[in-house]
Amino acid sequence: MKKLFGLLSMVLLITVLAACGNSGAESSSGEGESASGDSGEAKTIKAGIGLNSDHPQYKGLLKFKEIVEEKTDGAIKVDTYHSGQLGDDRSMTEALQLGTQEVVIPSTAPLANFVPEFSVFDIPFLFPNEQVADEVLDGEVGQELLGKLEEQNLVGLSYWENGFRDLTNSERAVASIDDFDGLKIRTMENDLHLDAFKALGANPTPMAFTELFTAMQQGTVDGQENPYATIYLQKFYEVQDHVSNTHHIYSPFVFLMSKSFYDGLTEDQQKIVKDAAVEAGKHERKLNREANEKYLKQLQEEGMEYTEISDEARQEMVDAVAPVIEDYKSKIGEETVDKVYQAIEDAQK
Ligand code: TK8
Repeated sequence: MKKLFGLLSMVLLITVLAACGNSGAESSSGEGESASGDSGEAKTIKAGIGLNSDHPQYKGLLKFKEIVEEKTDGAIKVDTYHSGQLGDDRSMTEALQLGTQEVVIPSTAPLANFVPEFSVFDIPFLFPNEQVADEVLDGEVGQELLGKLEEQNLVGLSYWENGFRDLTNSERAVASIDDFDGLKIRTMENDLHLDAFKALGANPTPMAFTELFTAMQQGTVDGQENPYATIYLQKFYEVQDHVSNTHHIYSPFVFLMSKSFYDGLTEDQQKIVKDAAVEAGKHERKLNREANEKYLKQLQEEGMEYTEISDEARQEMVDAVAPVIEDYKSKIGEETVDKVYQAIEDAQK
């Protein structure tokens, strides 16, 4: 009896295993592949940003969600988190490396802690305008730099726009280099930014964006620098009195995906997320430029005092940071720096 039972259960087991084996074969062979291109289970992208839901960056992320969910018939779902709910640029980038999060869109400045060459985009007074920045970032040099992220278990899908950064503070109007003297300025976590502000005479301190508002509120820092859209939409006018158009750095965002997640996608899906990140990025840039134009006026309506920096005063600042830039060429990589300067020249021809 036992022998018979054993035999029967063996036959049963083999039948079950055969049934399971069959489904695996299906997906690996591609037969019966659904839009998801795998077991049909929906994949979820957890996408986080540091800025709030009013910011063009979040509008861009919603655009990415819309495109991906539509083009994959829901086989890929995108859950979006704003206002640093999942952490700051740096901690979220680490989460991508660990595979506990799928998407983040940090500024290039903190990203340079992972790939030092990205500091090239944080060289002060590098880009003359947004159009030249687009051409360089979307061009050969920018794309080549995205490729370097793979070594860090990250996939760079496209560049979005943070924008030209302008100084705010609660102490005094800043019209020239002398006015920086001793100002406690929060910078992003990037050594080039720190050394540039030291060269301007300020007293800079690196800090995650998620801590910035409280630090200004409590007077831990006197000021900070960000594009007008961020200054307005994050309500910095509630804790800052002065804004100057220093326009000292053009900050790109990089749309990052976790490499382990990306590698788990089918080729079709990889193309869909790549194209969506590019298309949503163009949408974000457009919204961001409209916002930056609009919000300087509203900052003044909210009571901030605006100071226009003269060309002479800006040239003084350019001269003051020049030795720092020279020093960073080797740290960033001469070849990368030369290529970017060449691309900027070519973009203006
Ligand atoms: C938001 C940051 C922010 C940046 C900064 O996560 O840290 O000041 O300009 O936009 O990326």
